[in-house]
This record gives sequence, C-alpha cells and structure tokens, in this order.
Amino acid sequence: PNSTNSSQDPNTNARTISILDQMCKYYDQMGDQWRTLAYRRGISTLRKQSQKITTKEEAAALPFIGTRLAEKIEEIVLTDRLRRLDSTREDPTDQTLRLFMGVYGAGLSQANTWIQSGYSTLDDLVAKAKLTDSQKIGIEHYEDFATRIPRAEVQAHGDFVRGAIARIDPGFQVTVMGSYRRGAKDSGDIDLIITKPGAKISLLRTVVFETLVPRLLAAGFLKCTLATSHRTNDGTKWLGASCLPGSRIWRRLDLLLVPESEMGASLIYFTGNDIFNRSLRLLASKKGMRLNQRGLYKDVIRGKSREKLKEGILVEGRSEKKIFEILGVPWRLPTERIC
Ligand code: DCP
Ligand code: MG
Ligand code: MN
Repeated sequence: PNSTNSSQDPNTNARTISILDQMCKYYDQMGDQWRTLAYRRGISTLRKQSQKITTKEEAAALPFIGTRLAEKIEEIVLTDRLRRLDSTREDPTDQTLRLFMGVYGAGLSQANTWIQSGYSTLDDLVAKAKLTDSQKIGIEHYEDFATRIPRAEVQAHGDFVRGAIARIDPGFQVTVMGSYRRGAKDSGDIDLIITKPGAKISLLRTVVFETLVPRLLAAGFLKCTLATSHRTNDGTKWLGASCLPGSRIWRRLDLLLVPESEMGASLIYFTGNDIFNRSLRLLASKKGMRLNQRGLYKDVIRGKSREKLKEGILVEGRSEKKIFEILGVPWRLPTERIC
C-alpha cells in the first residue's frame, strides 16, 4: 500500500502556509504589526495541523484563526492563490515602495518620503534625491545585495576573515551566524561573530577596527564600510560589503565583536531568527528577567507599561545552554530556531 497518505503528510498545508507567509511578510514590511501578528499566530496554528484544512469553517474552528483569515485559507485552497497578495504585487505604488525599501539603509519611511517626492525609479533617486553615502552604495549594488548567497559562499567569506585574523593573532575565533547557523541553504547576508577567549572587548576593538578591517579593505576583500559603531564607546559592530577574489558580486557582511563573557547571549541573539528572539525576550520579561545580546539579567524593575526602570543583575551571559535552562526553555538546536 501507498505509505504517503496526503491527509497525514506533515506538509499537507504547505501551499496555504507559503502564501499566508508571503502575505505576513508584506504586512510586516508595511509596518502593520497587528496583521503581522495575526498572520503569524494563524500560520503557527496551521503548521501544527496534520489534516489538510480546506474550508473556512474548519479553519475558523482552530485557535488564533478568525473569520477573515479563515476565508483567505479557503480562497487559497480553492484557487491556489490569494487575490489580496496578487493585488499588492500588481499595485505600482507598492512595487515602487518595495523597490526603494530594497536600497540598503532605506526603511519604510524613507521609501515613502521618496515616493512622496515624486520619484519612481532608482535612476530618479540617483539624479534627484539627496542620498547618504551608504544609500549610494546600496543603489550601485542593488542587484548584488538583493541576490541570495549560496551556503558555500557564506562559508568562504567566513573562512577568508578567519584566515586573515589568524595571521594577526591566532587566538581569535570567527563563527558564522545568522541564517547560516540555522542551516539555511542560502542567506541574505553574512553574519560573523569575532571573539578571543580571555581577551577584553577593548583588544577585540583595536585588532578588528585598526588592523583587520583596514587590511581587508586594502586587500580588496572588504569593499566599503556601510555603518560602524567604532567611534561610540561600546563600538562592537561593523557593517559593510565583501567580495571573494575572482568574484564580482558584493555581499553584505556584518561583524559583531563579542567578549567571551557575553558569548552565550550573543550566540542566541545572532542566531535568531528574529521572531524566535522576540519570543525568548518576552518569556524572560514575563519571568521578571531581561534578555539582550549581552546577557540574561534578573531583578529588573519595571514600571506600569513594562518599561525598564532598573537594569538588574547579570545572571548568565557566557553559556547559550545555561540561558535556555534558566529561562526554562528546552534546548533548541540552531536549526530548530525558526518561528
Ligand atoms: N536580529 C534580531 N532582530 C533584528 C535583526 C536581527 O534579533 N531586528 C538577529 C536575529 C537574526 C540575526 O540577528 O537571525 C541576523 O540578522 P540578519 O538580518 O542577518 O537575519 P538572518 O541572518 O536571520 O537572515 P538573512 O539570511 O536574511 O540574513
Ligand atoms: Mg543574516
Ligand atoms: Mn545580518
């Protein structure tokens, strides 16, 4: 007998989920937090179903799925598409908005400002808009930055940085983070954590900002600096672009400098995904604690609207596993941290 009974296939609602997911991403981009959350909850419910959900009645009977979402689920099953999603795809203003939001450093409000100024193409921006240096690079390398990076290339960029820093100080460690650590087959950018066991953050900063980055810029591997917190007191970030020898495609590269004592919290933060991080932070806050990329803190005093009044005492920063333990969350492999 055939063992693949479609009604028991764990991906039985995969098509519906994929379309709802695109709708959710659209609302997220548009800054519609309420709808984004509603879609996220609905999608997460749908993922847990072993039966195919085909009618709006079936859908609406499930937790976190209201009438509107239920109707959309039925529409997808019946027509294999969602008119609401198609209409945003075809709407010229939405298309321009998406085009402009793809410029590095431009968010929703910048993109809207450009549209309101009457611009509708990247050429318009170059010719007429007042652009920051980073935005200029973002436009020049628009295609590059919009292209997904194959996993092997992400690794090659990590290896290049690792090799270069080892020649300066063999005690340094470079870890590839972000979607790569979650096992993704391709990534939007390259996220690296740089650390050195036993070393203070001030040494990491000196080596990276004063030796590594200038050397890699001179060698032509790093192409430009897009943003850096170098000049601020706790500067621990460098954002820019890199390009492998022999390639012409510029890739977005993020470096995060982390002292050993904060590695666990930083591993969690920089592994993501962002939604998983948000849920961990919310959990910490419900338990009277606070989680950020430096550590987990207790005895945080909060005001009426949960705003933080007192920083709290560091409970754990070093170990990823211990932070999960203290929060009471079963250990999740990086590849399982997808919400
Ligand atoms: N991060 C976060 N909140 C944000 C941005 C980032 O918690 N607003 C964390 C979680 C992300 C990690 O930093 O996984 C890296 O950020 P990226 O934007 O590089 O996202 P990913 O690496 O997850 O995906 P991509 O493949 O698109 O780069
Ligand atoms: Mg990334
Ligand atoms: Mn990144």
